Amino acid sequence: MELKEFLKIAANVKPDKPQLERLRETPFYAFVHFSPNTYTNLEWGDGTEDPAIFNPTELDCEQWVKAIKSAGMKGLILTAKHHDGFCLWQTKYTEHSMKNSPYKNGKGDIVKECADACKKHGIKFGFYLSPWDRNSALYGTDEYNDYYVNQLTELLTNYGEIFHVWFDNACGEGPNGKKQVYDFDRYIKTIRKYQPNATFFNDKGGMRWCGNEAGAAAHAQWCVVPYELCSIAEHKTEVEPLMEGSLDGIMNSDTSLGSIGNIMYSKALTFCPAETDMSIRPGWFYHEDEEPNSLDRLFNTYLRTVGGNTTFNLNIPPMKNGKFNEKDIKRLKELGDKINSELGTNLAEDAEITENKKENSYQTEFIVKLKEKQPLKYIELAEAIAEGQKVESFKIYSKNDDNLWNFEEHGTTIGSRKIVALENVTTDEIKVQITSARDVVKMDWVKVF
Ligand code: FUL
Repeated sequence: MELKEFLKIAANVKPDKPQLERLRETPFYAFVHFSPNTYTNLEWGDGTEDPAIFNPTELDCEQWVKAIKSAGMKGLILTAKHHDGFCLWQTKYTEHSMKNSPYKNGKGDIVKECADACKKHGIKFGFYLSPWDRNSALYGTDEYNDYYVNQLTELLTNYGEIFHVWFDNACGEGPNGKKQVYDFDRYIKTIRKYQPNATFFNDKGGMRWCGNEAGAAAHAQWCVVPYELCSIAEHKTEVEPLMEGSLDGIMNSDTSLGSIGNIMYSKALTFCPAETDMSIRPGWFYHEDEEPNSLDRLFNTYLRTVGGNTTFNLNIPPMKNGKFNEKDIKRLKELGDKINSELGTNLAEDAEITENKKENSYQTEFIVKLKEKQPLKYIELAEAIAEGQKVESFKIYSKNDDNLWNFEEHGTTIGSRKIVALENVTTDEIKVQITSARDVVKMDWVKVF
């Protein structure tokens, strides 16, 4: 197969409906890590913790939801079960759960309280159900997969609409020293059966890990990646590898994933966007001696993630009493205010946008003529991602007072959303030049802030 044909196929691999919804409508959501670790000051419990220590006497899920809403987030994912195996809901399948917590005399259901608070405030709800379970005696046996699916089913069927299910790929030893072979195919089928609109996070399909927990962006962020590295994803094309060789040594969390340099070894391609996960504080769980990250760090991460063709899953850990810390609440509000003030008003709303296509080429350019000359801080570009991802590289220019184009910035991929920060630009005309692409480029929008 010719490179041109191969790239055209890659450029037309499309998202499924939940992936498209996630990228476009819910790219920014919250993680909430809450478990016995909150009380033992650990990051990973070993499953021997006494459920009696888990007692959030002032639990206030509405406080969480209002806080994340003030940051502009649209969804919340609660750790229904972390690696310690303790369940935050009234599960039928283990005693290592709220049943043995003093909270509400063993009748508490934090998954329900959280799902209800989300519903009340128009926030989507999802959960993290750790496959690695350091408490379950079944872990390491076939029965454990039944146990896991039973718990998954409880969470998928009793708490209303679920937008995102977070699988952790961590696979350590259980209480009997054995490791588990996770039956992800079965887990995914269970999600599809009960919540067909949900996305799921897993290195091997759905939404994949960006490769770090520091909010660092990839050089080029592709949604179309080798199927062989995402074995539980939907197999979307069959292509002949362009090159002899193998994908050995290429990881699904590599920052070059999806580049021509690695898809050319692939026999099939799939659509699997990256999710960036990071915590507002150094730990995933609450530790008294830690402080929230600076507003600058969080805002810049937002620009690089939501504005870098990934989703952004930002964790906020509740304290022992079951509330968010006031410092985190303040930081979330500052973040929401900053996002609104910097990216809230599209200055190109009434602008004239024209496209000049080059003949016999995928190169093209978009000219944005603003009503008046003004200072500009950002450009937001969005490909018609429902139809696939095409742009390999672009450049941005501004018109200067001598009617000449000043080069401002260059970039690689665009995808669902690319936010480019500009420095000292005052102009009434911007040019976005697509310098290379895999197929004919179609943009959903060009916005200017
Ligand atoms: C990791 C886990 O081991 C951490 O504890 C945390 O939950 C993070 C989001 O994922 O794999």
